[in-house]
This record gives sequence, structure tokens and C-alpha cells, in this order.
Amino acid sequence: MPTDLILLHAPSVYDFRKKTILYGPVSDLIPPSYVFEMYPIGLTSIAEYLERAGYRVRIVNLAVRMLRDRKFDAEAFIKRLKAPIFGIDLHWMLHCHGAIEVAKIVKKWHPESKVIFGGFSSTYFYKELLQYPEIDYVLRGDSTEEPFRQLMDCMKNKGELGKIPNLAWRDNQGTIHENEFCHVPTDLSDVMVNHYGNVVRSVIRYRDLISYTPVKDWLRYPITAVLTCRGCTQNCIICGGSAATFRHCYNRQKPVFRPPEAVARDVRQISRFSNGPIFILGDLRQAGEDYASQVLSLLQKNRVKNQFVLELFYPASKDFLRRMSLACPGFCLEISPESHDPEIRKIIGRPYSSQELEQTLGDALDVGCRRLDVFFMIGLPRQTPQSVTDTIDYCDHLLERFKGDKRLSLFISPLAPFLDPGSLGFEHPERYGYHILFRKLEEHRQALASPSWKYSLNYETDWLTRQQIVDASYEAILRLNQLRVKYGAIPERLAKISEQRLRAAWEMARRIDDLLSKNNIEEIDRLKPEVDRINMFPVAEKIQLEVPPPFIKLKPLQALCYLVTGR
Ligand code: B12
Ligand code: SF4
Repeated sequence: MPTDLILLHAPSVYDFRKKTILYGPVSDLIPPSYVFEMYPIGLTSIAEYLERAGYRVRIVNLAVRMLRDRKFDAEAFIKRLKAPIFGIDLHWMLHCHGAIEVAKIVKKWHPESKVIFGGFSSTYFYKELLQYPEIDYVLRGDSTEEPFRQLMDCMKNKGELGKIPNLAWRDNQGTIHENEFCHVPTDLSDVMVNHYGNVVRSVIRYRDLISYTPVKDWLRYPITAVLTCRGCTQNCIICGGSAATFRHCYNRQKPVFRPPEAVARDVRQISRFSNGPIFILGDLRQAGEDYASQVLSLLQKNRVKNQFVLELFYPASKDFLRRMSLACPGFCLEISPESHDPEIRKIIGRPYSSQELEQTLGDALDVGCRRLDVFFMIGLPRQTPQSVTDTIDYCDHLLERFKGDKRLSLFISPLAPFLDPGSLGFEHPERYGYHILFRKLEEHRQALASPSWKYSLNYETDWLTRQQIVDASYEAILRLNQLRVKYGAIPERLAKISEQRLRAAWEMARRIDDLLSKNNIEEIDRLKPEVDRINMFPVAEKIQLEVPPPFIKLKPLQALCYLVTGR
């Protein structure tokens, strides 16, 4: 069956199976591994939109395939694929190594096909991307469904590329063109109409479940995300998805929200093929209390059995938390104060007091929140090694204040590997005390392939060097691990494994530093099996972050039935 478009998702570093790289605790708090195998949910939206327009689109998560099967030959696989156009996401900056290597392989075996890039980082770096001869087009913006359709039509009908909004492209003579960046929709009702159903249909059509799985372990733990908006109302200075970044880099003046009915529809669709947890992304209050109330009452009216994970960007009233609990009984809640220090929180864009934070935590537990995750971060303005230590002391205080309530889970991680390009911190480092160590796309690519995560950090601060970020991270995570044991939050055996992993990683980081200072690259290469063992160690935080279900599974029969009957 001919395919019109193949969308590929690359691993963070293409040859991660050959290179010696100590990843550090960079992906411990998200479902994907250090390969960052999760593809942007937008790929499913593009695929569904184009299918509705009559095109055949296939998604291939190369990163998951490479991670699951050590012998999987990605190049041979790409060689066998056939399509006139290949799309590669460079959405998260940390795919800049893998994405460009995959583009090179695609062009090597399919020189007649066009290669198109898209996503946030592609939008930011579109000029540099078009300097690579393997990349023909970049579609800019946070919403590319409609421009992509126009591009597909244009290629089919030999139309004029110059007319496609948001497209930057190189013509046959090598001249670069930049079309107007004007497609920034303020209504999302015609996208993501049935993207989950479309994924299920594609899995059956291509008989390829693995290529559609978002993370390696997804079949065991099928967590699914529901999006509420494009853009953000907040201005966290470390974030490449803040209101300011959207304005300056992605041309979006204000966020656009999906209708509450669309959010409820997604939930219903997911519940038909999975009873795994559903993560509703973004604080529902972003679009106002009315919007939040509408979403919550729709969820309450159309109850599903799945567990919900909800997010707060800032403290909430008890009344609001109670409504969350009524709509999503036994909900899990996430909030990220990032630092215990209200002064630091204010600088980074979370200007609330510790009293407000603690009030919210207490209220959430009172109204029946099943798990409450609180996130802290290392690498912030004004944060010294002592301040990081104080954050862990604050964790102790929180656990004590809430009497070691097992529902309260605290996490800390470094801001790594990159301070997001486009974030206020990256664009105005002097304002916040950041030092940007490299800015170019190619420099980021090289840095990602460094033997230790310390060297891929693209920043330091007035208060923390790269070395201090590494040391403070290991030390803080180790101490938090001990606190978890003290309050019985995780089994001792798991805590021990975690401690072993952290100590081995810290020691390995020092060893690599030493070998690099002697330029002993051969010895670093020889460390590969040992480094891999450390990278592959089970991560206690990941286990702790999973919603403990009575039983979680996919519902393949119901999914099929839903496809056939549409109900
Ligand atoms: C939801 C979200 C997540 C979800 C991911 C859900 C998913 N599968 O997409 C989770 C929580 C898992 C996550 C994880 C991470 N995230 Co995140 N995330 C977001 C968030 C809040 C919203 C993104 C969103 O809703 N997009 C809407 C969907 C529909 O669109 P989309 O996927 O972006 O796709 C559209 C366009 O981007 C484009 N597009 C995308 N791919 C392609 C490909 C082609 C070929 C084309 C043409 C177009 C195209 O077209 C799509 C459709 O219109 C943003 C912040 C924000 N305010 O936007 C951060 C954000 C994108 N994440 C970010 C980061 C750093 C991460 C992590 C690296 C964090 C970490 N260190 O752990 C990980 C990476 C995970 C991985 N890949 O394995 C940064 C990225 C900065 C940068 N430039 O690199 C952002 C901007 C802000 C932040 N700091 O959180 N994230
Ligand atoms: S980190 Fe802040 S600015 Fe970025 S998406 Fe989350 S709330 Fe919005």
C-alpha cells in the first residue's frame, strides 16, 4: 500500500548503542528513558488531519525500535521504507543529534524524496537546519496541520511552494526561501478530532504496534496524554514553551484552548482502548475558572474508569481541589515549585509563598487526592549548592508536616541537558545570571554526544558551575532517597538499588572527567559496558511516579470494536 508521508522519530543521540555516554539523572522524572524515545503528540495530529484529507501517513518511532531491540538495524529499515516525503520531528532540542543523522540516512537511500523538519526547535533553528543539504523544508510553528496539507497538495499537483504559509525551503538551485509565518490558528476545533482512533487504525493497517508506542514500556504502563491548549499563560524563565517564547519564537500572541468537549471526547476515546492513567496536560484554570469547571463537570458526567493525573501551575483553592476530586475520584496531582525559596520562585516565574503551597498540598490530601507529586529543580538563578541542600531540608519539613503521608511524593532533578533555546533565560542570560556556553545548533549536536552529561549542559549560572550542578544533583537525589526511606515512602530494597546507581554514576562521572583531562579516549570507549549498566539501572523515581493501578491494560478487542462501529 503506497504511503504518502512517513513521520520518523529519532533517538536523542543516533548511535547511542555505540557511543559511551553517561546520561545522568536527566530523564528520571518522565516516562521516556535517556534516549527520549517519546515522539511529539503533534505527529498523531498531523497524521490524522492529513488522512482526513485523503493522504496515507505512517508514523515510525525509530527510537523505541532501537531501544527495544539492540540488533534492530535502523539504516536497513529506513532503506526499505518508501514515500515521496519523510517528516522528522526536531521538537525537543535534545533530538538534534539523532534527527539530523536520521535525515542523512533518509537522503542517502531516498535522494528523490523530500525531507521536512518541524517542531519547536526546528522553528527556532530553521535557518541553521536549512544549511544541512539533507533537509529540504522546515515547517515553522506550533500548529502545522493545515500548512502540511497544503504542502502535500502542492507536491501532488506540482503547485507553488512559495504560497505555503510557515514554510522555509531550499529550491533546486540551493536558494533558501522563507514564506510568511502567518498560520497561527486561534481555533483548534478542526484538529485532534480522532487522533487516537487514527493511531489504532494505523497500527492495524501497518501491522506495526511497536512503531506507534510512545515509550519503550508503554505496553506495560499505557499512560496517555490529553492536551488542553497550544501556548501557555505563564512565563517561567527556564521554559521554551512560555508565553514570551511563544510570542517571540512561534508567533503566537496568546494561547489557544481546545473546547472542553474536545478534552472530554479525548478521554472517552482513550478509555475505549486503554484503562491506563490519563494525564490531562496543563493547568485547567489557564483558560479561566469557567473553562476548568466545564471540563470537570463533563468528566464528572461521563465517568470513565481510568485514573487521572492533573496539573497545577500555582496553588489552588480547596473548593477547586474538591471539584477535581468529584470529577476524577482518586486523582493524582502534580505541582512544581522548583525551589523551597520563595525568592527564587519569584525570579523564575512562580511567585507564590510557601504557606500557599503547603495549604494547597494539605487541602489536596484532605479532598482525597490519591497521589501528590511535588517537583524541585537544580540550575536556577540565585541557587547555590547550599540552597539545593536547603531544598532537601524543606522536603524533610514537608514530609514531617504531613506525617509521612505515603501519597506525598517529592522529586528533584537537574535542569539538563539544556536551558531551552527561546526561553527568557536563554535569550536574556544576563538578566537572570545565566551563562550560555553554546548557542548554535551544531554545537548542541556535538555536546549531546559527549561522554558525560556534564559536558552537554549548555549553561552555567553565577552561582553554579557545570561541575557544581553535577555534584549538587547527585548529592540532592541521594539525600532525598534517604528521606524516602526515613518516611517509608519506598521499600528499602528499591532505595538501596537507587543509591547504588547514583553512587556508581557519580563515581563514573569523575572517572570520565579524569580520562578526558588526559585525553584518554580509548579508555573511555572501553568503559562502554560499565556505563551502559549504570544507564540501564532501574530508576526508583520512575517507579514511584507510576500510578499504582489495580490492573492496567490495553483493550485491543474494544479498540477494534470502536473502529468498526465508531462507538
Ligand atoms: C506536553 C509536553 C510534554 C509531554 C509530552 C507529550 C508529547 N508526547 O508530545 C511530556 C510531559 C512527556 C514532555 C516531556 C518532555 N518535554 Co515537554 N512539553 C510539553 C508542553 C507542556 C506542551 C506541548 C504541546 O502540548 N504541544 C501541542 C501538540 C499538539 O503539538 P506538538 O506535539 O508540539 O506538535 C506540533 C508542532 O510542534 C509541529 N511538529 C511537531 N513535530 C513535527 C514534525 C514535523 C515533521 C512537522 C512538520 C511539524 C511538527 O506540528 C505539530 C502539530 O501542529 C510544552 C510546553 C508548551 N507550553 O508548549 C513542553 C516542552 C515542549 N517540553 C520541553 C522539554 C524540554 C521536555 C523534556 C525534554 C523534559 C525533560 N528533560 O524531561 C521531555 C522530552 C520527552 C521525550 N521526547 O522523550 C520543552 C522543549 C524545549 C526545547 N525546545 O527543547 C517545552 C517547550 C517546555 C518545557 N520545558 O517543558 N513534554
Ligand atoms: S514550565 Fe511554565 S511556562 Fe513552561 S509550559 Fe509549564 S507553566 Fe508554562
